[in-house]
Amino acid sequence: MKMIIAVVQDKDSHKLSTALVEHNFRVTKLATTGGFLKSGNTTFMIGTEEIRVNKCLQIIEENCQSREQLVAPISPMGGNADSYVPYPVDVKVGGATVFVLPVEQFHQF
Ligand code: 2BA
Repeated sequence: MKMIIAVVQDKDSHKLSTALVEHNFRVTKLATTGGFLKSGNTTFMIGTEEIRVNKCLQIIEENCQSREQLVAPISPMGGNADSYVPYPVDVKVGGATVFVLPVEQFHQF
């Protein structure tokens, strides 16, 4: 068994969970926050048989799109003023960041 952990943008979360459930994947969604942008994203935990991992990755890829996000300048207060960027910059946020982990044991009580 494998555990697929996928960090996706909130905008794609509903579409992705619908598609996964339609294909009989068991899904848990967590409301998470990206460390860099400090804005909300969604983390999916999907436990599945090894043979279905590629199908799951395909569904994630088909339902998540990357987008440009404008990041407001960060105050130099308390930081290094030399690296301060006084204008907003575009950051490309990926469609999905995915980890595939082995599962040692799986129990449902
Ligand atoms: P955030 O940490 O909010 O990052 C959003 C986007 O900002 C990233 O998109 C990347 O384009 C940029 N970014 C992140 N850290 C950066 C840095 N130190 N310098 C410059 N740019 C940086 P993605 O790479 O597509 O990541 C989207 C979200 O996926 C991340 O949101 C984070 O929540 C998660 N993530 C990405 N890589 C991860 C990892 N190795 N471990 C855990 N979570 C990860």
